[in-house]
Amino acid sequence: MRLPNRADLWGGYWPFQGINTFAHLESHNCLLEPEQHYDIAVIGVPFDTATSYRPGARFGPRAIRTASQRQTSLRGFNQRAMMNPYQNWAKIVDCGDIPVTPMDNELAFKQMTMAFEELIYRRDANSTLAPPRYVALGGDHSVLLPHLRALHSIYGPLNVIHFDAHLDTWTPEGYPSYWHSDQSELNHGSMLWKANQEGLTSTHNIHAGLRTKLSGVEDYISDDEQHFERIYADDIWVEGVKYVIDKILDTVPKDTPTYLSVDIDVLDPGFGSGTGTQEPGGWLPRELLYVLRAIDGLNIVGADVVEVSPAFDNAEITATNGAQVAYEIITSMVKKGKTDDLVKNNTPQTTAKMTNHQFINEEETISKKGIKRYEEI
Ligand SMILES: [Mn+2]
Repeated sequence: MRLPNRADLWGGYWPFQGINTFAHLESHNCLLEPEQHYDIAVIGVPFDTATSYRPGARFGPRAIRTASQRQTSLRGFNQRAMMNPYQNWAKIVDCGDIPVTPMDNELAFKQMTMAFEELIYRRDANSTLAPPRYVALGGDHSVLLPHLRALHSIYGPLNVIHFDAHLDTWTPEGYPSYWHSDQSELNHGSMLWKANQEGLTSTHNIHAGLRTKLSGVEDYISDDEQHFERIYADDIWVEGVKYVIDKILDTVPKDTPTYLSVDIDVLDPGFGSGTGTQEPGGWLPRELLYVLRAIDGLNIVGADVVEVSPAFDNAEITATNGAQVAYEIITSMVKKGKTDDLVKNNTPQTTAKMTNHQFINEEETISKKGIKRYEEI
């Protein structure tokens, strides 16, 4: 019998031990390590200064990582999908967080857009064409916008499947203030409107779980103009879960680039109090998880789980649901396989775009203020 080595003795953590990376995945600061290759990654976006009500989602990535600790590759078999996403073809890592400023939203959006471009212009470990896919952990919901901008430059317009109590297609004028600036248009209830304005979204988008109070029916008219179908929170028990699934699958064309966004406030406050703008009468976690599994044939090229705000959470319930949603989305991405056939813009084009971002003095990028200096040409 051989003697035990160090790994035998000290390499095995119980789920509640070790540093909290998502699901105990291998972790890298991917923005600092361009040589890292992977197929799917979790990336934290700790930003919440576009929040219109209760702030605090900047702590969402930490809370979701902590709540994900019972996920391990050893016992990661997803019984709903009959596969273990962590022991399959895809290399999955935790990319850490995007360091976003909480002081200046204009700068924050520049940072997030650059970071997502930097991450998405890479090629995944199993492809020379397709970029890695990211499940972004918010952060407030506005972090969707930089993610969509970067994905759009690779895939063209994306279908958006939007699980949320709220529309998030509101025009910035709908907010109760006389005051306006370009920056005030970027809030966590207008980012889908902004995405539509920028041509990032396709004509095949859908909300699910809606029950927000409205300015009036004009909100739906505007939503229609932005090419969104709507599934209301009550539909899942009045019409049934099959109606919900069929409506999503009838709206979103299979095998086209699709973005999946889960605002945790789609859940009832009983299961998701840890969020900024809770709305009574929401979905059960089992309903959301069932619907997510039922649409896993769609081609999800990017996703987020946003608006987890742990200061309002009880007993990690919201964060645990957020971690489970991320696990289900990762499972769907692995199950669907590679996305090479969806890449519209070829590699030279995206490489050309990358060269627009020139770091000054590659070896000496740290300025006196301790930030990376950056120049757009
Ligand atoms: Mn939202």
